[in-house]
Amino acid sequence: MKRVLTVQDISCVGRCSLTVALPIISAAGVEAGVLPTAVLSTHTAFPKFTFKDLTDEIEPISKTFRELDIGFDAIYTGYLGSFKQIELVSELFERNASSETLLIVDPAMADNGKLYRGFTPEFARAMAGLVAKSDLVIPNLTEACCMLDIPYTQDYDEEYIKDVLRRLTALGAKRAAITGISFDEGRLGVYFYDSTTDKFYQYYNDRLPVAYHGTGDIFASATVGALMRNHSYESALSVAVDYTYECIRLTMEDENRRSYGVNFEEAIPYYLMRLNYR
Ligand code: PXL
Repeated sequence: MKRVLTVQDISCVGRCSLTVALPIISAAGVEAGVLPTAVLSTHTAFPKFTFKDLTDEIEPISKTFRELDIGFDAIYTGYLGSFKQIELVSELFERNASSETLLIVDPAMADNGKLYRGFTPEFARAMAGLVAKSDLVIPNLTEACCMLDIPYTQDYDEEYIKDVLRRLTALGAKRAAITGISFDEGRLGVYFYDSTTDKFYQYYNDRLPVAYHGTGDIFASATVGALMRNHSYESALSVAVDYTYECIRLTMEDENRRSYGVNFEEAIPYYLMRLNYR
């Protein structure tokens, strides 16, 4: 069985970061090791939340894994809370990854043209340093623009997205996938570029007329699970688009829904069907 290490916060309620990465990766039939970087009562979009920083734990945990010879098939990072955490995770990449380990960075820090609470443009540029070491970076367009220090626009065409993807790989990432891309009002999906083959790929599903928090984390986790189940990048990203769509569809259908993330749980059978593993 493959083993992933995912490095991000645990928000106790709100269905994001570790509370979605852990179940989705486990459901894929992949061992999910976690390195929690902070404990929050909820994610930071709630009007009030607690935040216990665990930065001091990153290096000792990472070093202990190394000493015990605990290796990982992938290291997947999500929301990181500070410059220091980016630096420590960058060191963790050096210490805990072998040449076979896939490094996947979801620079979870912004959406809809705005940085999440607590982040600055300098932080986004520091995240670009971590992205430089990755095999795959999975930002939305806001995060991509923040890291590249270019203005965010919703008025884009295909050439623009291709240029942003090329620039993300010019930072050093081998591959980049931008989520939430739409060229046609009714469709939403992902645009991917693999600099090792110089090939682009795009994949869409229907756009649902809603927006929920946490879908980026679900998308990235589902991609990691599928990659670990030997899907190609293109296939893993397509499964993630369709699974995320299914999560949103189920959430919309639920008349008693509370706006704490999406119903990724009841969509897990769909995800497993698409992973097609025996
Ligand atoms: O979904 C990304 C995310 C993860 N972790 C925390 C967050 C957010 C988004 O706001 O606040 C703590």
